[in-house]
Amino acid sequence: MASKAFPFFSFTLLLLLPLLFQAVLAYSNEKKPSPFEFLQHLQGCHKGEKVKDIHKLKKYLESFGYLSYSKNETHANDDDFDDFLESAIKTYQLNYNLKTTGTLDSKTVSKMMSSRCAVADIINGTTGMRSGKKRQHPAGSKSFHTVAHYAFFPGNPKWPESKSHLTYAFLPGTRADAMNPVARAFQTWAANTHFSFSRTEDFANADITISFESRDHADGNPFDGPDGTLAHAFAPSDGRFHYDADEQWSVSVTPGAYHLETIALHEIGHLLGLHHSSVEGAIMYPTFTAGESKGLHGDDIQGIRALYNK
Ligand code: TQI
Ligand code: CA
Ligand code: ZN
Ligand code: ZN
Repeated sequence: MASKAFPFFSFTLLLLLPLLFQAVLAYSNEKKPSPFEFLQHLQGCHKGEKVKDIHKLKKYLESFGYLSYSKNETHANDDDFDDFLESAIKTYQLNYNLKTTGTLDSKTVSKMMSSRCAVADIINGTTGMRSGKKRQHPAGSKSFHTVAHYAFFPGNPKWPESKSHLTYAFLPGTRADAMNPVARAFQTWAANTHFSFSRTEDFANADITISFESRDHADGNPFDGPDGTLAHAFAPSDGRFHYDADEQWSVSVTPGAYHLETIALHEIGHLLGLHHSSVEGAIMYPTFTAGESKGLHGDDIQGIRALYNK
């Protein structure tokens, strides 16, 4: 009986062996740890929910510059899907040309799980500029397949759909030599986006106003005298654009002076809704050297296209 059964068992075993082998292989592949595996379990999550490991998602988005709970440690570490998280996910989705659902849908999860460049998408503020040094990507980061690029303000503020033509005005007292450089910067943005611009004298009703301000000028963002901050502009649809009056400004590229037109290109980017980019050639890259000029980059134009779905 046993001798009769043996060939049968050994035969089936032989047949099953490759299958067994495959199963083991599949199992070992599955075990390959992905640091972002928690994302899979979070798929489908949306605002108002409280789900285990949401805090890991917050950490993930914080590490890439989409989220900052710096003032609120409690919410940084809890599992609440709050307004900030929803806004951060929307920004992420806009940056990667995904539908801006604000929920952790399957497409967003797979994008997040795919390995990526270790450089933050959103580089904060002007630190790179104050130090006068250029920010370096980590060695070898070029070999990652995902490229970090343009970014938006938290909540993706933008000009309404109906407002593709914007008017701008210089506030009384603006130095006359700044007007042409600013006009050229607007033309450059107009030539490369769906926006058009025209100058108006009616500064009280203009969409955008430009002025030179010094030190404390009552907008909550005092300038700092020579060097440091050069200019600033508010996110849509505020429209204020201030140059620091205490800087050396120049119409043409001049050693030791800041190029009015280049700085205007950057600040108009902010006015239209762009935050800083991690692409070095982009006008929205947060480093700029005195005595140089710079133009728009594909990344800047893509950023506006993505924000306005154009
Ligand atoms: N002014 C900062 C800027 O426009 C102010 C700022 C910091 C800011 N963080 C912001 C404005 C976030 C909007 C949103 O970036 S700056 C550059 C740089 C400055 C810097 O004076 O430091 C340029 C002005 F860094 F890109 F070169 C213009 Cl081009
Ligand atoms: Ca300054
Ligand atoms: Zn100001
Ligand atoms: Zn900036």
